[in-house]
Amino acid sequence: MHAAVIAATGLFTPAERVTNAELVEAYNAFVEIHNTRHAAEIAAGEMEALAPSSVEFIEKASGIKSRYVMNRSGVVDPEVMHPLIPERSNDDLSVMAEIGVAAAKDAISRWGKDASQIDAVVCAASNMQRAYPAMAIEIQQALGIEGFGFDMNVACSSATFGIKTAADYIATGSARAVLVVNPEITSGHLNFRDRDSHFIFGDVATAVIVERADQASGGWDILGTRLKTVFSNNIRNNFGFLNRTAPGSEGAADKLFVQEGRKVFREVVPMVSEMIVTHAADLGLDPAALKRLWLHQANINMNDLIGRRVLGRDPTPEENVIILDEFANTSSAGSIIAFHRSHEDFASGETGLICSFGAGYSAGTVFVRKR
Ligand code: CO8
Repeated sequence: MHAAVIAATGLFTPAERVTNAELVEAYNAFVEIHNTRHAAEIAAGEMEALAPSSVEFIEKASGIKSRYVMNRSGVVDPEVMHPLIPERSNDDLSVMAEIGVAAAKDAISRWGKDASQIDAVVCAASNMQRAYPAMAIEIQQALGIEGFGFDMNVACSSATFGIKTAADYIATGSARAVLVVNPEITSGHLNFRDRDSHFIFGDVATAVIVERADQASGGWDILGTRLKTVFSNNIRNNFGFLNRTAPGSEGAADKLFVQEGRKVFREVVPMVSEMIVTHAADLGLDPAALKRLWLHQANINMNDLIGRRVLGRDPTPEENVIILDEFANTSSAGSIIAFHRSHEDFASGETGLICSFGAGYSAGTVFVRKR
């Protein structure tokens, strides 16, 4: 069995950005149009008038202030309310592969080795652009990597599930190094007409290179990885290839992201806190001694609570890194952005935790130690 390290990470950030104020302005313009168009039905009590969104609510309920998006003009146009991303020819790199490749190139350049030393590519994300061929194989081809690649989807936990998969391949000798890529175009499956969730997500791509410890210089020892899933209907997206076989279901709200946010909050916080504390104990680690938590970035209040339960005190902003204010929830990429952005001050031997949680429910813990 071979030990594995996180050798490098990479980040791609879209060029376009939408602030809460811009998003709310677009949403409220859509509400005006909708309520005017349906004034007769609303007056007759056949339809409820839509209520406006507010910047204050979004910041207080979630901590999100802005998000990056692949296309801004469609998202902020009240007559469109979704990103506009033209279809590409099969001979061109698809847009998801493109952002995955950009993040991967960033990781590979920080790694300082050649892509030829990577033996496998895992594309781990919430939604794939298409059913097949796998995004991972397209990314593999674009980077000139030999070996194999495949896609996996464990929603917001995809990155930690991908890291564990990679570490297991390293352990068994299936690969010398594995590239895990997390391209998230969440704006494509977010319902910007839904007041409860229109502000939640943002687009980004991250990449992680997991390598055999005895071949790596520097990086982070992976001390332990653990995964957990418990079925829940509280976060769903029913978009799928069988939709067309159920006439009348086209365009229904559940074919985009839907959730019971309060229930998710209440159920996931204890599940994840307990998982972290138990996994730390099993590894002989004192959770209170962790230098940093790089948690999934869905909601600032959730992260505050998990941080408090894990550390046994109020974590400082340095201990519990928050990037969701700038990026919003980027699904699988959130904890990796936090790690990527905030690790330079670690001394050799110091420990931290990468942890994700989300739909499924699913959760993953990856304890790391600076080499
Ligand atoms: N503006 C103003 N008021 C609003 C708005 C709004 N936009 N939205 C709701 N309100 C009102 C409600 O109507 C309600 O009013 P009232 O009290 O009069 O009924 C009040 O505000 C409170 O509403 P909520 O109870 O819904 O608000 P919360 O305080 O619970 O906050 C959150 C809502 C922010 C959604 C919060 O519950 C949350 O973040 N929960 C955790 C969610 C989470 O972590 N989800 C994980 C999802 S990620 C995942 O795994 C899926 C991956 C797939 C990616 C998909 C990409 C698209």
